Amino acid sequence: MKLQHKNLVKLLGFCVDGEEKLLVYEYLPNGSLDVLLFDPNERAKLVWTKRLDIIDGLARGILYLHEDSRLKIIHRDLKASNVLLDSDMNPKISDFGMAKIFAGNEGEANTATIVGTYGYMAPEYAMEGLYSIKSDVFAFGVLVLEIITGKHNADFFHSKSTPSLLTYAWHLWNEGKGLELKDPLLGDSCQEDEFLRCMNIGLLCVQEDAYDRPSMSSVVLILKNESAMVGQPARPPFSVGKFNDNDGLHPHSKQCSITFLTDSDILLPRN
Ligand SMILES: *[C@@H]1O[C@H](CO)[C@@H](O)[C@H](O)[C@H]1NC(C)=O
Ligand SMILES: CC(=O)N[C@H]1CO[C@H](CO)[C@@H](O)[C@@H]1O
Repeated sequence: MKLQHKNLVKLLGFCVDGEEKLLVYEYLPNGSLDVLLFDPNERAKLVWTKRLDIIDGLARGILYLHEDSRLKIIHRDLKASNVLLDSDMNPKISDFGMAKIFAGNEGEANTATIVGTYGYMAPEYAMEGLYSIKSDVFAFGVLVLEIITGKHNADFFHSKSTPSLLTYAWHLWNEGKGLELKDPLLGDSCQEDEFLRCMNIGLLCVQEDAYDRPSMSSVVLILKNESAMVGQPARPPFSVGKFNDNDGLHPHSKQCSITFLTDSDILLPRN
């Protein structure tokens, strides 16, 4: 309840009655981002400036969790269905069920129980259970790419030639064909340079090596300042997760197994 930021869902209180436990949050009339983003009829309402505002709000909300609040918090389950929208379509991060609070300068931890959601998990977390603020940055990068394309990263895993939205985006980027990634529903509302800048930021955040990913404070700075330089991304992981349930994993109820493809399994040309 001490965490207050305009891009975090506000917890109003709780209620305990025997076995029943409820958390009461502020009401957000426009539901969750996934419902709008992955439905072509609804997505048309998300014009480019709205999408930019959502990306910007998410970046600020995550920065608050990582650096600006009194605690250092790693959310660990950032995804489109955990982003709620208020009546003005401002994004609010919700569901802190898996979040971890860190004390002092500590900022990396290991867990034997890997919880998270298919399509948003950083490779070091999915493989080694290692999480840090950079695993949230990874999930943010996936969200950015989903928001600008209107495509669900997890939907790509069925296709062998383009095993993820991330690798698909990265190949287009390297071939100088980044604009092919643009959601056709965006039409002319979206300026090409702004689109490419967002794609670049998304790709920087999903780089395979956690150390290469920017911190959320750099992301917020880059988003704020159009003349700030954005580096060239290295490749995203070629990992493919396979889960029993598309809706994600819950701590005790579902199993996950992860398969990793080698570069030679990838059919797209590489530069
Ligand atoms: C924006 O970025 C440019 C290039 O790095 C820098 O010179 C300028 O001072 C920045 N502006 C602000 C307001 O931070
Ligand atoms: C896109 C969308 O569904 N917008 C709605 C958000 O909520 C306000 C207030 O309830 C509605 O007026 C909008 O139509």
